[in-house]
Amino acid sequence: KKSDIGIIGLAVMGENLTLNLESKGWLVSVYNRTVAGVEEGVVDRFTSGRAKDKNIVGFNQLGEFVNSLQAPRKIMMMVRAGTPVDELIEQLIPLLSAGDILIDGGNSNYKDTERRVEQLEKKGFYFIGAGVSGGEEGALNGASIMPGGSVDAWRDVRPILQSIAAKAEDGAPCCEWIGGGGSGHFVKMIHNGIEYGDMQLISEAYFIMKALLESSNDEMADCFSHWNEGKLKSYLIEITSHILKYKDADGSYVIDKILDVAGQKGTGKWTVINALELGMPLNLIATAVFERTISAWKEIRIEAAQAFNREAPKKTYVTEQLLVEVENSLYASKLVSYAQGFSVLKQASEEFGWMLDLAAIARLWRGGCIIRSAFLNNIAKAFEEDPQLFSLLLAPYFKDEILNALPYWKKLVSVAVREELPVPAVSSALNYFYSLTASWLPANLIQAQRDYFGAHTFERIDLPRGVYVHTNWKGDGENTKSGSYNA
Ligand code: NBP
Repeated sequence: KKSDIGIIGLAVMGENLTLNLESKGWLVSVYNRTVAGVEEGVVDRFTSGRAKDKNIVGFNQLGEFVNSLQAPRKIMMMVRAGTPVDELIEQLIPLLSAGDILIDGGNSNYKDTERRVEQLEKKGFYFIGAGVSGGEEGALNGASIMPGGSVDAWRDVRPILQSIAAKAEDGAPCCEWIGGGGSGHFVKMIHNGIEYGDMQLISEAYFIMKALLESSNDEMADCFSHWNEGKLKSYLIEITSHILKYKDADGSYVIDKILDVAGQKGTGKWTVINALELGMPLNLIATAVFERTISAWKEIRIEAAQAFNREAPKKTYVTEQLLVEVENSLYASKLVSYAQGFSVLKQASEEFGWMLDLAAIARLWRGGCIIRSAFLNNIAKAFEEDPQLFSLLLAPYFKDEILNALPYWKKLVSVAVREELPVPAVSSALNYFYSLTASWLPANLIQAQRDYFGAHTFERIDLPRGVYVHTNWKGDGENTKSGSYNA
C-alpha cells in the first residue's frame, strides 16, 4: 500500500508532525538526509522508537521514499529554512511526476517561497509554503497552519493539513487557505512578529509589578492567571503564570535565576524589515525587537546604570489601582500591536495581489499557535463587519475598548516615566494611538525643512492636493526644485 503523505526531516518538528498525521489515520513515509549520526541512524531510531508499531514507514534513500507515495505525491519538508530547502528541491525534482505537490512547512522567508512556487509550477509541479506555528507541542497535538502558494493543490492537501491542525473553541480547524505565492509564510512571519510584541508587553507588565509593588512571584502568577480569565485570556498570559510559579528542585524560583538577556532567531527582524519595505508603521514590534537587542547589552547596561546612579524606584503604589492600570495598558497596547500587524497584512495583500481574508487569518490564530487568544474572535468579527477596515482601532467595538482603557493607560505610562522605568512598547503603543488620532501633526515643519535645505517642495492647505510648490526660503533667487519630493 502506498503512503498518503511523506515527511522529510526528522528533527523535532518533523517527528511530531508525522506522529500527529499517523494518529489521524494517514499512512506516512519518512526520510531524513543524514541516516547515520546516531548509532542506528536517524530514520531507524525513529521507526524503532517513537514510531514503532505505527503506520509509519522509514526510508534511508530519497528515491525509495518518493516511490512509496500515492499519486499525486504529497511531500512535506520539515528542514531548516534557507539553502537546505533549495538543495532538497533540487534532489527531489528528478524524482517527481507531473502534478506532485511539495509542501514546505519550515519557517522560510516568503520571498524564497514566492520564487519556489514559480520554479516548481514551471516544471509542472505544485508548491505550497505553509507556516506552521505551535512549536513541538502544536506539531504533535494540533498546530496553526498557514498554507499558501499553488492553489490548485489545495483540494488534495486540505483534508490532510486540516486533520492535524488545532481546533478553535467552535471546532473550526486552525488551517485555511491563505493565498498565492509566499502569502502563507508572510502571514506566519507576521504571526511571529506579533508574538515578539506580546512577549515584550507582558514583560513590561511584569517589570512594573516587580518594581512598583512588592509582589512575590506567586502573587504575580496569581495576577496573570486572574487576567487569563478576562479579556487578556491567551496562551502567553497563561504560561507566564506557570513560569512565575515554577520552582527548581531546591525550592527556589527558576525565573529569578534566568539571565536578563533575550535571544532572537530573526523572524521579528524580518517582520519589521518587510513592514518598512511596505511603508507601514509597525512601531510596537520594532520596539520589541530593539529591546531584545538592548537586553543583550548586559555589561554595558550595568556600567551605564552605575554611571547614571540609577536608583530603584520607591515602592509606594496601591496594588489594586496599579494592577487595573497595568491590565488595561497591556490590553490597549496589545490591541495597537495587532492593529499594526493586520494593517501590514492588508498592505501586503494589496501590493502582492494575495486577496487575504483578514477575518479568516484572525480565526486560524485562535488555536494551536503561540499568539492564540480570546480577543482574536473580536478581531475576526471586526473584519467580517468591514473587510476594508483601515485599522482595527477604528472598528466601533475596539474604539470603545480603547476609550475605556485610555485613562489607565495614560496613567501607567506617566507613572513609569516618573519612576524612570522603561516601558518602551506600552508607551510606543500609546504614542501611535495619539498620532493616528491626531487630525493635525507637525509634519508641515518637516516639509518646510525639506524644502528649505533640499528644494523638495510641499503641498499647501490653500491649494488642491497634489500641487507641489517651492519657496525661495533664503531669498537667493534659487527656484530650482528637486524632483524627489516624495522620497
Ligand atoms: P531544524 O530547523 O533544526 O532542522 C533540522 C532538519 O533539517 C534535520 O532533519 C536536518 O537533517 C535537515 N536538514 C538540514 Br539542517 N540541511 C538539510 C539539507 N541540506 N537537506 C536535507 N535536510 C536538511 O529542525 P526543526 O526545529 O524540527 O524545524 C524544522 C523547520 O520547522 C524549520 O524551518 C523551523 O524553522 C520550523 N519550525 C520550527 C519550530 C520549532 O519550535 N522548532 C516551530 C515552527 C516552525 P539532518 O539530520 O540530516 O541534519
